[in-house]
Amino acid sequence: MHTFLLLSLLILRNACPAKAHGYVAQVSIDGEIYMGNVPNAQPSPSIVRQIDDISPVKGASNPYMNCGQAAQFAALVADANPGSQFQFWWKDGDGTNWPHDIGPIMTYMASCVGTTCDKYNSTNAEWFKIEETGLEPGNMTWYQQNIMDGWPANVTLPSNLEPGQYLIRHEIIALHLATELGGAEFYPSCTQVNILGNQTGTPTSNEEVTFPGGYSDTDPGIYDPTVFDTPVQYTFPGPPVATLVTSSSSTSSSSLSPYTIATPVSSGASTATPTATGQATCKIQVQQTLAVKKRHPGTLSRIMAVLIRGTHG
Ligand SMILES: *[C@@H]1O[C@H](CO)[C@@H](O)[C@H](O)[C@H]1NC(C)=O
Ligand SMILES: *[C@@H]1O[C@H](CO)[C@@H](O)[C@H](O)[C@H]1NC(C)=O
Ligand SMILES: *[C@@H]1O[C@H](CO)[C@@H](O)[C@H](O)[C@H]1NC(C)=O
Ligand SMILES: *[C@@H]1O[C@H](CO)[C@@H](O)[C@H](O)[C@H]1NC(C)=O
Ligand SMILES: [Cu+2]
Repeated sequence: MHTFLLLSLLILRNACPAKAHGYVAQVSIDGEIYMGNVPNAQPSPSIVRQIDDISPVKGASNPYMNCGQAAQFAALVADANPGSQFQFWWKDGDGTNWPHDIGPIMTYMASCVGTTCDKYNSTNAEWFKIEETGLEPGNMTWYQQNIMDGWPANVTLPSNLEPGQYLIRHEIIALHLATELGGAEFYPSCTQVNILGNQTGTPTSNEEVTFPGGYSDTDPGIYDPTVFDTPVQYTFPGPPVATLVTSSSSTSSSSLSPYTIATPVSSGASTATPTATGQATCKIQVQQTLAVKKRHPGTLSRIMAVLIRGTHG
């Protein structure tokens, strides 16, 4: 019996997202799909800057706050229009669902000043926020839960943003450990786009931040001792969402060196539904183990407590 019990616990540990974290596996623009690259894999040409680690960026002053863990330039730039609908498909490292459900989703953009985005080093980029998504109505659950359930994050580009080359910094912050200072997990990701049209909206300098620089570890939305007190009261970190005031001096599109425009892999509804999930497997294993628990209440709950505490990424 004890062997069986131990085996169940080992299965539980493997099936659940033990060191679970993630990356942007896919981006769609107005329904057209572009693939990201698995961290550290041999990269295919993409519009998403590849990172080298699915683990979170820790600490608001970490240089990887910019575009994620050791992010590399991506080879391609995709065209987009003002008001284009973006979807960001976050996955765990093994292709199963994103493992976290507590914390905000935020999107920033920065102009690729002086060059095209496939060659732009964003270390000193001026980022402005275009949207922030936090709690569902009632403040009991977070929209991030939908990503854990297999759905993409949805972002609408501003309708009046000046055309040109931009990085889109899509970020999830996981707050399940944020009751301790430094516990927040940051997941930034950068996608390279060229915005068409002839709009004239630009951010003002007080709406712009650098990364690192935009957040502090002590910000209320990052170090959050009450994050589990429902209904949750939440304050987003970073600057306010930019209003993009219309400027009179529209910058003429200067001649930029050639770059490669991305072609989507496919379009259509095939990915519009959540994909199969490691979470489901995990839940089944938990149920099996809980069934064992009924037969071995004492020992198991003690071991379970240790395991659960120890495994949460
Ligand atoms: C950008 O510049 C920083 C600072 O010089 C450097 O550490 C980083 O590797 C560069 N990024 C890329 C993608 O080349
Ligand atoms: C994005 O939109 C889809 C379709 O409406 C929705 O099911 C999903 O929950 C949304 N994503 C998030 C993160 O709320
Ligand atoms: C640019 O603006 C003019 C009006 O100023 C409008 O007629 C035209 O359709 C716009 N072009 C694009 C590509 O949005
Ligand atoms: C939800 O959170 C917001 C922002 O913290 C707050 O203004 C609002 O009162 C909260 N609503 C409830 C029902 O707690
Ligand atoms: Cu994690």
